[in-house]
Amino acid sequence: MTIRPILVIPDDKLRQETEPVEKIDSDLQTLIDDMFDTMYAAPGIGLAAPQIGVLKRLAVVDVSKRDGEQVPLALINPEIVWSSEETSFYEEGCLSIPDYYEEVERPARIRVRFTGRDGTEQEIEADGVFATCIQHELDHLDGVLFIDHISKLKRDMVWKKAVKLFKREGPQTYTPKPKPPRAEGDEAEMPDEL
Ligand code: GNR
Ligand code: NI
Repeated sequence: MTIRPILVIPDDKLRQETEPVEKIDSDLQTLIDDMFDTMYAAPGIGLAAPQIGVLKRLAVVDVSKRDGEQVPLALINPEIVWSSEETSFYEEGCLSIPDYYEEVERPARIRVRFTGRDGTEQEIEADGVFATCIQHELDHLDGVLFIDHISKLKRDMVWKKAVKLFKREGPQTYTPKPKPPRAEGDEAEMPDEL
């Protein structure tokens, strides 16, 4: 159980390209497990490796409902192989852009090819919040943030505020605190929105 510090804008690492994962060994699986621990603690529905300062093509996702079973999905070297013409809007947030939420338009459905934590190649189709989340995470692997999909006016406002804070107080990394495991009767303490 290792929760890693999450980087916050304007950290340079959030704007860089990432390197493909070359081999799936126990070090990589430990990294993936740390990413799940960090994501669940935040709490978030996804986390990309650059958000903890690791410039690799790797992300984790879990969009399961708060009172359901966890459905952890590790995406190694993911690629979108198809996306729908149809788009949809979803209000997005990002653990690396604290306290800011905005509607983003993206393809409503996608097909994504990736290697799983066990090393097997997989292809899945996603829609709804699952499709949104995967696209948000894949963007991170190319240094792209959800604010790049909103108006320049709003983006500049968010970015400038973060730069001001950075100049005054330095890098704003934060380490989420562990959350109790989900059990019967815990539901009321979980937030409705992630
Ligand atoms: O926790 C998160 N919630 C979220 C909500 C709407 C669209 C995307 C996301 S991903 C985000 C976690 C995060 O920053 N992943 O990179
Ligand atoms: Ni994000």
